[in-house]
This record gives sequence, C-alpha cells and structure tokens, in this order.
Amino acid sequence: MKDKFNVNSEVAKQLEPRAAKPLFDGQNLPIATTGKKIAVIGMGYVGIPIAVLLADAGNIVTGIQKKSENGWKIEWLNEGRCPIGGYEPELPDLIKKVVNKGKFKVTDNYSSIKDVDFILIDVQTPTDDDHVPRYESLKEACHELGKFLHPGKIVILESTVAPGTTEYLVKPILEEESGLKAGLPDGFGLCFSYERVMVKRLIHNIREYPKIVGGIDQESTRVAMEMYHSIIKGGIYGTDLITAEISKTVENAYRDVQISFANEVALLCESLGTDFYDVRKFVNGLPNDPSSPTTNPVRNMHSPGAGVGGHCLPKDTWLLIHGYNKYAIVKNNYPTSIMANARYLNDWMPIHMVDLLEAALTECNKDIKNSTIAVLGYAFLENSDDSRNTPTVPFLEELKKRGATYKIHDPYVKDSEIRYCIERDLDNVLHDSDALVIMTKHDVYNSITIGKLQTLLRTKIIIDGRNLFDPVKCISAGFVFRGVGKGKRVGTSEL
Ligand code: SAJ
Repeated sequence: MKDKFNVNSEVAKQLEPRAAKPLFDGQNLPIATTGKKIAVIGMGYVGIPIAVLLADAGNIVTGIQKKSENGWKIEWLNEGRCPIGGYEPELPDLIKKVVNKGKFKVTDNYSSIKDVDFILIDVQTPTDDDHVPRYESLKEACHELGKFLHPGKIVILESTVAPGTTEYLVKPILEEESGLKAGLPDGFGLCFSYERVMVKRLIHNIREYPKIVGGIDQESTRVAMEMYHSIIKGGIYGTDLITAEISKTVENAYRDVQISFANEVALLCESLGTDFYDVRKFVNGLPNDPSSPTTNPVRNMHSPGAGVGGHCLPKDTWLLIHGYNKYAIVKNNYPTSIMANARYLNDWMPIHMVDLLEAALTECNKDIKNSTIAVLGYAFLENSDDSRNTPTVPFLEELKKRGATYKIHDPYVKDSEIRYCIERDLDNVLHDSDALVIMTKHDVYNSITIGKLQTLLRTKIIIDGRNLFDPVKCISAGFVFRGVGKGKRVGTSEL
C-alpha cells in the first residue's frame, strides 16, 4: 500500500491540520460591518467593481494600480470615468458616484496600506505556454503590501491561483516582509475568496452570487465574511484556504470538461453521419425521477464549437493541476487526467476547423494553398469585444501554415490591441473569398443570407463552427457545407 502513494513529505510536514469546518452555512450570516478602510490592489475586471461596491456600502476604499507608461487608468478612475469597455450595467455610474463622494480614489503608492483594515489582491495570474502559472504580479503585490502590514490587518487574495498558493507562496512573502506571523489576533489575517465576475455582468455577479471565504484561521474567515456581507446578497460561506482555492479552479475545469465532452460527441456525430444537435436534444430530454432527482440527474450536454477561449477556462484547469503537482500531500498514480485531456481536445478544435475547410476545398478541387478565406469572428465570445485566448488565433496560424490567406471580420474587436487586421465591412471580407468560416456567433451574422453568399463568395463553401447555418438550406443552394457536429449525411437526401 505504501508504495502506491509518494507522500510529499516536504509539504506534509508544514501542514498542521486546519479547521476546515464551514463557519457559516450562508444562512446565519455574521453581522455586516462597514466604515472600514479597504485597499484593493489591481484595478481590472474584478478590482474595480468590488472596490466601488465596497465604497458605495460606506467603506473608504483606495485602489492601488501599477502606473503604466501614461498612467491613464489611474487618471480616468480619479476623474470618475470607467476604463472598462463594453456594456457593464451600473458600473460607470457607481464609479462617478463614489469618486464624487470622496469614498474611492486610486494611487500607485502602496504606503496608503498602513492606514487600512483590509487589503484585497485582484491582480492577474495567467499561465504560460507550458501551463505554468506566472505569479510575477502577485509576488510584487505581496512584497510591496507586506511592508505595511500590522497586527490585525486582513489580507484577502481574490485572484484565481493554483490550490496551495495562498499557504505556500503568499503567506511566506507576507511574513518575511512584515516580520509578523499569519493568524489573528497577534499577526495578520489571511484569506482566499474567489471572484465569479463575468463580462457584461460584473456588478451583478459580485452582488448576487454566493461568496466563498477560505481563511487561514476561523477569526480571519469570520472578519472577512462580515466585511463582504455589506455588499453581497447571494449568501456567504466560510471554509479553509485549500477548499476555497480548489473550488474556484474546479468551477471552471468542470465547465471545460463539459464543453470538451460535447466536442468529442460532435466529432463522433460527424464521423458517424448525424447531427450533434439531434443527439443532444434526445439526451438532454431525459427527465429526472421527480421522486428522487439526485439519483437520476438530468443530462446537460453543452455546445461543441470552434474552440474554447477567454481568461478563465483555458487557464484554470492548468492552475488546478499545477497545485496538485506542486503541493499534493499524497499522490495517486491514476492513469490519465480527464481535465488535461479535455484541455487538449478543446485546444485542438480550431485545427479541426482547418481540417473541415481543407476537406471542403478538396471537394471543390481547390487547394488550400493560396486560397483566400473569410474568417468571421475574432472575439472569444459572441457579442463581446473580448479576445483573450481566442480560438481564432490558432485557427489563423494553422491557415498560414497550410499556405492560405485570410480576411478577418469582427463587429467589436479593436485591432489596435492585437497583431491581426480586423475589418468591419462584412461584404468586403466575403467578396471573392473561397470559403466562409464562422468562428464566433455574433448576432450580426444571423442576417447573412444564402443569396448574399452566392453573390459575394468566389467558391461556395461554408464552414460552420458555431451552428449558425441550416445545412439543408446551404447544400440545396449548391454550397459545400461542413460544420462542427454536422455529419456528412446531414442536409442530404441520404437522411
Ligand atoms: N463555449 C463552448 N461551448 C459551450 C460554452 C462555451 O464552446 O457550451 C466556449 C465559448 O465559445 C468561449 C469559451 O467556451 O470561447 C468560454 O465561454 P464561457 O461562456 O465559459 O465564458 P467565460 O470564459 O467568460 O466564463 C466565465 C466563467 N466565470 C468565471 O470564471 C467567474 C465561467 O465559470 C462561467 O460559467 C461563464 O463565465 C458564464 O457562464 O458566463
């Protein structure tokens, strides 16, 4: 039995058992405290909305933001202007309100931390091409804020990290810089409490979604929950550090695996000659047993597609696996990781799109080399200008590798921030192209008619990565059609 596990003795030694019992079950909440002084480090998608909500609830909040070359973000925020683009309900008005009331200001100077009660860390924690987390911003924030820690202050890490990071990376830096020990009341409080923000509903999610607070000790957890209770209506749950860190990364790893399951079923449907969406309709239609729903849960197959992008799903699985590899106390020698394989399959889908395209061009006796492709959608998500980790990039790189040229259309993404040229004129992108490829399902593409495509495209090929078109209509209008999840027989009389 012993040799089945290789105990990570290094870590096991340090890890005294922590009280992991939930403090509050989201019902008997602690009292809400306000009138606190709070610093929020990192003025981004998470830091800005949480800072203004806390300021609006009666706290005095200082945003700390690294000064970029022209420091525009600090200036904008101190003028009461919102630096986040796109439609974000309530956010611009809230920023203006709390700045005008003197409840919120932003600086690049960490010394303001010496007067605050709470310090929230909301800096970026990306992973690199080898799926290893890049903690430069996090380490810098910890080294800087650690200098101003005094007994009784509470540090709360909100950025998504590999499980074990708060205990084994953040805590040692804070203790070294402050000369204090983590833990109340003699030292500083330390918590991990993850964010669940989503573009277009930043304020809503912070206010309405349940908040999980993991503390290094029960007092840290309790005090942090009381502070959050002034803004969060969706229930607050206390636990320990590692449980909170694992919960956050699992939340997104779970979704990534669900999407990859849909992608694999879609590939099977393509190969076996049927329509994924017919299969999903039947599978998801399984009713659960109303007398005991949990024993027979409904199915909830997700949508297959041209790939998985964004700032969450592509990295959170790797953070979870990194935490296991680095901090696991006991390892299980299981044969393979479903989550890692799900990531590889989702990352392969843009390549599959090029395979579908090449097959269609061959059917039209065209070589992909020197073909011109109309690529619709650069953003990673429909009706958004967010292009972080977009699947369209690996798709374009593979096109280039196979000798094709392309024109890219996207209604929202600004090409000043990326290394590709984005066109806004759809007809111009379609004109004289050898295929139309749907990478992102922006609503504006719903108005594309078969007639327009017949007029503009040089070769009548449609490659549908997001279930936008009806294959029957395309094929009967003389197009060669391929789609993710659309088997060869779909749309022909062979059905
Ligand atoms: N995607 C699919 N099939 C699906 C769903 C999504 O291929 O069925 C693709 C999308 O096209 C996109 C990528 O996955 O490229 C990510 O889409 P997403 O809807 O997960 O959007 P995100 O990346 O903004 O995910 C965030 C996450 N929220 C947080 O981390 C706080 C995620 O946990 C939420 O479930 C998601 O928002 C949401 O539901 O909006």
